[in-house]
Amino acid sequence: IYDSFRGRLDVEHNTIALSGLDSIKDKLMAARRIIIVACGTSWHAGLLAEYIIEELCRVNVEVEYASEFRYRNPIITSEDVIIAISQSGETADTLVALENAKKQGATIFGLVNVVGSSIARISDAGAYTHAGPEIGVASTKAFTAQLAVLQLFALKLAKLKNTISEDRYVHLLHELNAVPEKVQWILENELENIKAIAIKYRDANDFLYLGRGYNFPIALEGALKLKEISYIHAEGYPAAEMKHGPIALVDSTLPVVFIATKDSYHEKIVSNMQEIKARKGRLIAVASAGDTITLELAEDTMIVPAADEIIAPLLSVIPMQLLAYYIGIERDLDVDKPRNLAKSVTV
Ligand code: F1P
Repeated sequence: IYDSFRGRLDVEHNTIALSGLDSIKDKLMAARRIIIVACGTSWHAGLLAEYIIEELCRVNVEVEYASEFRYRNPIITSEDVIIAISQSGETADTLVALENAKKQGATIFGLVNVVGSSIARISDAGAYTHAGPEIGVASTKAFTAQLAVLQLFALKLAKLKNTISEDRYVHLLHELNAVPEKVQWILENELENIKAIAIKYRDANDFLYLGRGYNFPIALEGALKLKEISYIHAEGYPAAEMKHGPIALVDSTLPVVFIATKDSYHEKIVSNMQEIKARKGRLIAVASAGDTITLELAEDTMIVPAADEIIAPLLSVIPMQLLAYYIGIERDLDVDKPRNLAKSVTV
């Protein structure tokens, strides 16, 4: 059963409609673990889903690159539920990984954009993201739609498993409901600023993207978008891993983008920013509105409205996508058709 919508949120009655989840409810409630299988940008959505589902639902989640999962010999049982994430619904690595998992009895929940695609057809249940056709090859609005559905999925499952308090559940539903107007705020207020930052750094040879917790997958996605659209080498890293190697890269020529929205990791991320500043790295930050500490520390800042830390990645990824977009434009590249990339990777 595929939900004919991407899932619906009713804040008046504090309910979430996600019929694909309902149809495999018993399997999910009994699942020993959830395995998330995806590639590229969709994998980053899956990594964030791992953090959120484990936090809210207290169930073991693993995230696998389909391109590895399909070739190795993973242990899969009929007690596993697989969430397959794919914009195109045709990615060969993901499809073959699912065929293998299905033979071993796993239940598959598909999250795809293209209605009737191969991954939708092989799934036992699922939801469509309905993000519309991507005009460009690089996945952007598909990513935010995937995150929104995965957040609904986690909240609904947490409610069913009784692993979330009523207050937190209601709070998160309202936070999710407020996302569209907060995205609108970014688009109305930050475009010129992000464009100016793009002009300033367009000639850099390398970028580093850092984040902790829920913002770590956004650091990975920020780096991937820059690579895909502007052909600048970029690496995404957990900010706390810096000291284990990458800090050797930092000098006065390296732009370092911190996803530093206010969350329970904020104090730690501030000290990571200070470490970069002490080594003369060019500090660029995505910060929550009103965060004067980050504003003072960073050389350049992109502001997003404040939000609960579980919901905030839906906002902090927007400046990352826009920064990559404007740098690509400034470098005179075709941002809709990056070289060497295909919309559907079917081999
Ligand atoms: C996965 C993906 C995209 C990326 C590029 C190549 O596709 O890696 O994330 O932007 O287009 O394919 P999908 O399985 O989400 O369709």
